Amino acid sequence: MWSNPRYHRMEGSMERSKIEKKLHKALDKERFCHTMGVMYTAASLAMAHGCDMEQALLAGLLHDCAKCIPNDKKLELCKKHHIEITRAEERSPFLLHAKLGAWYARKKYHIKDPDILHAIAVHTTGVPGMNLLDKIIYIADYIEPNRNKAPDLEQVRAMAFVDLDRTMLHILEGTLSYLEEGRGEIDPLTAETGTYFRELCNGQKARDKEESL
Ligand code: DGI
Ligand code: FE
Ligand code: FE
Repeated sequence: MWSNPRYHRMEGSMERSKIEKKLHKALDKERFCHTMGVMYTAASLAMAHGCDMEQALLAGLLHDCAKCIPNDKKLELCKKHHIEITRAEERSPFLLHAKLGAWYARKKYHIKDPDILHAIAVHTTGVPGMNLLDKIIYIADYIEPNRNKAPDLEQVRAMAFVDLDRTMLHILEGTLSYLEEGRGEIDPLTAETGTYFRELCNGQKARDKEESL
């Protein structure tokens, strides 16, 4: 068991139960319930898609750890800790909870695993070239059992256990059209991630078609 590199990578990080207790204080009740939902949904997706379950649990648990910090404080903390603030983040500071969350996970929750920190940092906008863990956290955030607002949840929940890339595209297209209706300014990173998955899925569709000929 000790030869598993994951155990070495997790050395020095806080135990999950200790992190849970700390988050219970840092988050409001609703956010804490959402967090637990994301953690277990991410674990289930990890089982279905062959991702490391411990990484999925920890990334899910910590993904919104900076969510309950007021927006002006988010900006202030990012400046103080030299975390880059893009134009889009300056205009919609709530977006910063992802990057600031990765910083908190490292500094306050002693997470060293760069994959976990990356999944937290990109969980709101996504990023072109997202890896397996990134996609699992992004999708778990959308489908966890406490979510109930999106009209397509039943379909997305089923799709998530079959095809992560198509699920990413489906969620991103929904998010982009929601934002295009004037409900928020589109971060260029969200738009680029949408284009990335559109091209990826279209390429896959063309390859499938070629194979069937
Ligand atoms: O923190 P959560 O609410 O659990 O979930 P999240 O971090 O994925 O944030 C979800 C919100 O982020 C959702 O309302 C859509 C919004 N969002 C995603 N990309 C963008 C965005 N909002 C703006 N303004 N611009 C974006 O590019
Ligand atoms: Fe979030
Ligand atoms: Fe979330």
